[in-house]
Parts: sequence; C-alpha cells; structure tokens
Amino acid sequence: MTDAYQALEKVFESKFMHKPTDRFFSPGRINLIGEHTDYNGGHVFPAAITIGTYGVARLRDDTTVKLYSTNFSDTDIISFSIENEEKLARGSWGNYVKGVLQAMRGYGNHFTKGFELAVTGNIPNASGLSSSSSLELLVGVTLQKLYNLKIPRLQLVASGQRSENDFVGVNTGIMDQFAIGFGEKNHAIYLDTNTMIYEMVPVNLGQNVIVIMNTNKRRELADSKYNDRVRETQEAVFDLQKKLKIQYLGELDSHTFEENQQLVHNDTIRRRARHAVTENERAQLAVKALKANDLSYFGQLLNASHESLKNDYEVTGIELDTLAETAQKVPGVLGARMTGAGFGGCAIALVDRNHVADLKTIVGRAYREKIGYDASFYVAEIGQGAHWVG
Ligand code: GAF
Repeated sequence: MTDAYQALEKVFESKFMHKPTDRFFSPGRINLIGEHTDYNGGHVFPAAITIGTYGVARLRDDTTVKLYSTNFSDTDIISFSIENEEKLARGSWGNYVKGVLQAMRGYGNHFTKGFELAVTGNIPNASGLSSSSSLELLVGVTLQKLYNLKIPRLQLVASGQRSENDFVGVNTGIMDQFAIGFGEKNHAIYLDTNTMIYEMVPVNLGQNVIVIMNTNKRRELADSKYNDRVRETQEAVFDLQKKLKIQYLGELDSHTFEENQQLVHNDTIRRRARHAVTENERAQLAVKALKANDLSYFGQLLNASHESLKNDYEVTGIELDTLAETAQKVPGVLGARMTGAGFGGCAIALVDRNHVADLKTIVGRAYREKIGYDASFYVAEIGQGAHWVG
C-alpha cells in the first residue's frame, strides 16, 4: 500500500509540479447476495474489499481543478474550473468527479478553490466490482478532507449515487456506494434499501474463503440493459398496484406475489418481478444462515440466486454461467453466483480454503475450453470503506 502511494506521489509531482498533501483510499465491493434488489426496495448484503482506488491530492489557491489517472494512459491531465458545472465529453472519467462535486453542491456545500487529484486503481476494469463507485467515494472523502466539510457519511454515499444517476446516466440503486462508504474489515453490510436501516454482520467463514472469479468479458451495453431492468421492475409495480398498495417489489413476499402475478401484463416482466421478490427473501434467509453459521444453506442460497438471475432476470450470459455453474460442482464449493450488475463482470464462490487450487484449475480449464480465453481468480479480503489515509 505504501508503495502504491509512493509511486502515485511521484506521478502527482511530475504532472502537477507540487507534492500532494493528503492520501486517500476507496475500496471496490462484492455483493454476497441480494442482487438487483436495491432499486426495488429490497435487502442487499455487500462488503467492501481490499482492492480499490488510491488517491493523492492537494488544494490549489486558484479555481482550477486538475485530475490525472494512471489507469487511462491515453488521456492526459483533465483540467476545468471549479465553477464550471458542464459535463465533460461522454466517457471521460472526470465526469465522476464533476458529478460528485455537483451532487455535493446540491447538499449545500461550497467549493471556491480548485484542487489537484491523481488516482490509480487495482480493481480490474469493468469487472463488476464497482470501480466507478470506488472512484466516486474516493472523490467524496477527498473533497470532505480538502475543504474541511462536516458532513454525514450518508451524504457522501448519496452524492456518489447521484453522480452515477444524474451525471453518468445509469439509474443504479444505492448498494455499491453504501458498501464502499460504510464498509468495515471482515464485515458485510445488511441493508434494507427501503428503510435504509443497516446492520454490520461479521463474516465468519471458518475454513472457507470467498474467491472472486472474473469473466474478463467487456461489459458492452451493460448500462442500457441495467436501465431496462429498472424500467421493467417499475412496470411490474405499476401493474400490481391495480390491486396491491405497494411502492416497491421489496414489500412483497413470494406467496403474495404468486397469488397476484397474473396482474403483471407479460411473462418477461413477471419473471423480472419474481426475481426481485424471491431474491429479497433469499438475502434475508442468507443473513440468518450466516449468523447461525449454517454455511451449507448459505451456499445453497447463493446457487439459487444465480439460477434466478440467469432464468428470471436474464443478466448472466454464458461467461458468468460457465464460471458459477462449473464452480458449483467442484468438491469443497458450498455455493457460487454472479455478483454485481451482471452482463459480464465477476462471480463469487464460497469454497473450502483447501480446495481453492482445484477450483481455479477445474473452472479455469472449463472456461478456457468453452469461452476461448482465460478467467482470473482472486481470494477476496473484506476491508475498510473509503477513508483518508494521512
Ligand atoms: C450495480 C448497481 F450499481 C447496484 O446499485 C446494484 O443494483 C447492482 O448492480 C445489482 O445488484 O452494481
């Protein structure tokens, strides 16, 4: 970690001709279970991980903002005035910074001086481990420290989400920013996205570990497909409201849903709704199972979650299915499922630590044979949320 900062400080000095004053870190996240439930008023169970985004920064005396990232070698310094609220070109990573600035202004914060920020990250690109929310929260904690803002953590989290929704144009829920904002070492966050009540749950896996399995597939069109799922579940709510007084699918149990599902106007929308309802139940059961140390049942719920995401929600694809379904059959694996938005990205497997090598060999071989290129594997470590390092 210290090495990462030393290298980044050198980059900062060579780009901005000054030394930075502060260091920051913001993690990525995995979601254990509760997928595509956060914009449906359901439960989620994510955790921050130890890989993430590093930043070093300095406040300036004038109004210029200068940004540099080592992860986008083709672009050079991004520069704009702190007063300029216009979007940068589509696809520019600077829009995440501008989006957070704008959202924080919306909460009544004022930024008069500019700043310099250099970032570097070790979250694999477009891997579904939420590199974008990691960057948003990195910007949030950087602005909080540089401008000495006394603001609640939830405001930073909400600013990240607003940046994503309003500035970047993906209608995501709050899960990723919440996990990254509130993460704690060796804990997962059990969040009810309807009430925003949450609980930190220790993740005691005994001799088991969580392995992240990366499809290494580019998540093409993922944003528009994500927005389609948001719209589809809203359509289901609209249909169900003809009889039921609900605002979100997360308010329904699966029994009530089954009894009323004929209200939903077509089969595709019905299956989307079924996933949101059953996944919300699985998340609640999984947290109970983890607390009761019933890892076998926890694993079964992971498998059921993947099946629902594959058949009812249709966000997996051949790459994620190959990883999760092959992993589920490996001896020592208690359960496996895709994690995050889907459409490529990563899956996770809960596996006995003595079987990690088998998992990598068996799943790695099956993936290469079927997909034609390699998957990557990392053992996940659950770490602290976004913070000022010093
Ligand atoms: C993405 C979104 F950003 C989250 O809000 C969540 O909806 C997730 O997909 C699916 O559970 O990571």
